Amino acid sequence: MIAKLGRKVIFPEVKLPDVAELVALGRAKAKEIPLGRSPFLETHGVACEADYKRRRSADGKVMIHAQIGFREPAKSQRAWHEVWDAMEKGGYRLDRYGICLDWSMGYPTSHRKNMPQGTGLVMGGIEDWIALTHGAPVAPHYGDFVIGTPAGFENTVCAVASGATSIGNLGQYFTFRQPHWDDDVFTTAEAIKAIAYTAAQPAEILVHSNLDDGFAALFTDLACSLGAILIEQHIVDNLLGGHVSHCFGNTFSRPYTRLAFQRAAHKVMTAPGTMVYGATTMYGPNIAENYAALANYLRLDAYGQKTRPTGHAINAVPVTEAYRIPDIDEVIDVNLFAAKLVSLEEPLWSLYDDSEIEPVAEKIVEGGRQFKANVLAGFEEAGIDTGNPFEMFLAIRRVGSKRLEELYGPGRETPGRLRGRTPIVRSTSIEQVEESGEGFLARMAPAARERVRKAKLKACVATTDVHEYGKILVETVLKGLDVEILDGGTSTDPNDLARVARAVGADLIALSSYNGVALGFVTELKAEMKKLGYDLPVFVGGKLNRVPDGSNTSLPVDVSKEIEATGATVCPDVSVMLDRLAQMSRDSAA
Ligand code: B12
Repeated sequence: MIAKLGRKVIFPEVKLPDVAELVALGRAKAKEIPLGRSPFLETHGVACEADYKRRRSADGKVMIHAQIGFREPAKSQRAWHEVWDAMEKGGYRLDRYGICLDWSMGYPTSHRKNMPQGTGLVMGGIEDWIALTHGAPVAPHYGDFVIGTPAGFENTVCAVASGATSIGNLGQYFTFRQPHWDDDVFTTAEAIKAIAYTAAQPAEILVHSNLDDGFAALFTDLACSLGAILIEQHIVDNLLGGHVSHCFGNTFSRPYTRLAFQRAAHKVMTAPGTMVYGATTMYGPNIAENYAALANYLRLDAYGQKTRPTGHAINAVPVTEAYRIPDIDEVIDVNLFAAKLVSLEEPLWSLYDDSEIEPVAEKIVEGGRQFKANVLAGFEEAGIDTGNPFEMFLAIRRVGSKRLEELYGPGRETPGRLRGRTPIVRSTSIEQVEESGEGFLARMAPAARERVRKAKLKACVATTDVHEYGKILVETVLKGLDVEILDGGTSTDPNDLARVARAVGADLIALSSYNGVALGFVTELKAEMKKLGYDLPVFVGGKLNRVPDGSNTSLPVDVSKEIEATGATVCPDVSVMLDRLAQMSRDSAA
């Protein structure tokens, strides 16, 4: 039986900020700094992108979203013009740009200077925001590291002042943690002010939420992901008067459920959707194979928009996704590919038939409504005010995806299953990771497997950022070897990890890192361990790269060798760690 929630556990604070005051601050700012004009708004004669989206959908057009965000503002400005220009020359329209700010942009300006940087765009003052959106008549979508971070309010003001009418990412609010930043009350207050600021603008500003950046990547049931749309509509639209708009796609790697989810979203969405993100988890190291994945999801997404438009633009992710952020020419290629594919596919759409998908979409919606009702009833019972947006946001963030699904998922209770429930419609991402872990175990030599089992090791497993699949994979494999798992946390800090690993008596640290911060993190971790007077084997895997200081390409380079030089073991693959564990177990038995 899962323990119920209680207010005191979720909110140990004596007092939370007054939400009415926060809303008033947001509204006052809207009077002071209104929505700016951009070439996009001028060229198309619209007040906001939501109006443009409705018009394009009514005209039967499939819209296209390209994603950019290079470390240097100047390179991002160049990309803004060049990708649009290449599409124009090909006779196609590029509708919107998603801007990938760096995660260091999530800190308030006063804290930004010495914080760890990832691989994205680092802006200077407001003039950088304006210069970017003025590079071509393409709708600016500030999708990441704006709303939902400690810098949420100030970044939203810059984005809106530069003429952007689509700002995110509420999904990140629920799951992302900025390194060295623990004040989630502050982050929540900034999100409320930012949303109130958008709601008070004379034009409709979309509050973008990427479900995959939020909980969808970790829910095992698509009904819960749909329920997340309904719950966020309750908070943003009903309680704060804003306009939430959802995106999904990264982890929707099966065509059947991808289309079913689009159909389900069509039934419940109120504002136009931002974009259907490319299915990035379909991509692997082979570029030719990635083109097949690209064509597969684009065809489906374009068909979805043509036949039941939700206003989402389709998004072609460069096929080099698995290696690093893409360069400008790769963004151009993949968008020309997308536009051409749409023009070739169009005559075929009338031949397709949805009759098998429709009942699945219905089930997702019904389960989603049940999930929302369960969450609201459970929160009420716990003493959380479901009419207070501050309490709703913070409670959801603190409870987290796993417990929300365990407690309130609409699927039948099934002990022994992941999250203790049988999903209404299975989301396959986590199960795929677990299957891959079981494969590693099966391929291990039986004698080595037995040796590790007998050694009864303890592993502290952690991530440096939000990417959690590597951690789940490693945990699956280690559990299969009877290694005790000690949770070192997700998006953790090196000093905390060093402390936790020692406190729990770990024999090794297994670390997964994807955001271009691995070298700095491991270096600090090693130094912290030294300070505390101990040392442990550290295994590290994921995306081990970094944008070099002063780089003129803004592209990350591999830093595996530098990480090895700190004494950590770099694991391009889990089997590297397994070989070492077998070795360690032999040494300890000798
Ligand atoms: C899934 C995914 C996401 C999901 C994560 C869901 C979740 N909760 O886990 C979501 C959508 C949330 C996401 C968000 C972001 N992502 Co992302 N994401 C990916 C993606 C597609 C897959 C990564 C993954 O989980 N793979 C599954 C694992 C199990 O497989 P694997 O990586 O092959 O792992 C092997 C080894 O590395 C090893 N391994 C991994 N870890 C460990 C640990 C140990 C101890 C050992 C032994 C082995 C090991 O084991 C595996 C097999 O042997 C990659 C691109 C790609 N195709 O790799 C981008 C990618 C990692 N993301 C990227 C970025 C930029 C982001 C964002 C910053 C984007 C944004 N602007 O919001 C945010 C992160 C924000 C933050 N605060 O951290 C970049 C990183 C850029 C870089 N370093 O060059 C990538 C490479 C995409 C790209 N090309 O731009 N992402």
